[in-house]
Amino acid sequence: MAVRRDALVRLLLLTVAARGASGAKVPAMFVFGDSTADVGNNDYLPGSSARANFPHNGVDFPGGKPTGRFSNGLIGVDFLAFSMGFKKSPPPYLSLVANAANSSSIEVTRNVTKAAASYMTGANFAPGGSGILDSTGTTINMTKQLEYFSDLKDQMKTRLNANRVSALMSKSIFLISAGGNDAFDFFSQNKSPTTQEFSNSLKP
Ligand SMILES: *[C@@H]1O[C@H](CO)[C@@H](O)[C@H](O)[C@H]1NC(C)=O
Ligand SMILES: *[C@@H]1O[C@H](CO)[C@@H](O)[C@H](O)[C@H]1NC(C)=O
Ligand SMILES: CC(=O)N[C@H]1CO[C@H](CO)[C@@H](O)[C@@H]1O
Repeated sequence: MAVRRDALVRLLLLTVAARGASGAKVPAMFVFGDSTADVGNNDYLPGSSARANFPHNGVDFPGGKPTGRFSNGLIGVDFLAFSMGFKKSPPPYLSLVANAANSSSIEVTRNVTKAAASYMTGANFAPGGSGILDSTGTTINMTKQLEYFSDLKDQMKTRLNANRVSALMSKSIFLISAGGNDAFDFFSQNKSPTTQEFSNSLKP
């Protein structure tokens, strides 16, 4: 009897887990950008001035601890993830790398094999201080964020085949939240800038 009940409980848990996994409206969510979208990548950039690991960031989280968000609580990408049916916001990419290699170095980016399979439902590449232009900020520029994404995709292909990864990507959400730091830089470095000049500066 005890055995049967145990099996039932496990079946129930499996069902709940499966529902949770398939509850999302899209298979995965990938986030790029700056502090408006960063959920903790900056925690892994110790030399940077764009950090959020101090009070009063996080005061409205359980325990009131900073989470790496430039915010008292959740940020827009979290709410979007929840409304898409995900139980968690996509994790900071650099936390996946750190867990995989368990190294304090962030230059182990090709080493995400051992990371929790959580990255199959997406990751967040946004660090505070970044911009649309690669020359904006000194953290992780947009080109590098895309390189990280490419590394992650390669890792996913080692778990699923390339066709399945392509299918997953084609149905996933890609969110970019950037531009504020480009504007700060441009308008503080130019004497009498116009918005037209600013938008021209963003053209390739
Ligand atoms: C990946 O991490 C392991 C330790 O977990 C280490 O032995 C290995 O050299 C790393 N590989 C690369 C390419 O950094
Ligand atoms: C973008 O980041 C990469 C990697 O850190 C760096 O090599 C490159 O010089 C950066 N580009 C610019 C324009 O700063
Ligand atoms: C995820 C993990 O295993 N983290 C460990 C990495 O190594 C340090 C010590 O170097 C531990 O404190 C962490 O728990």
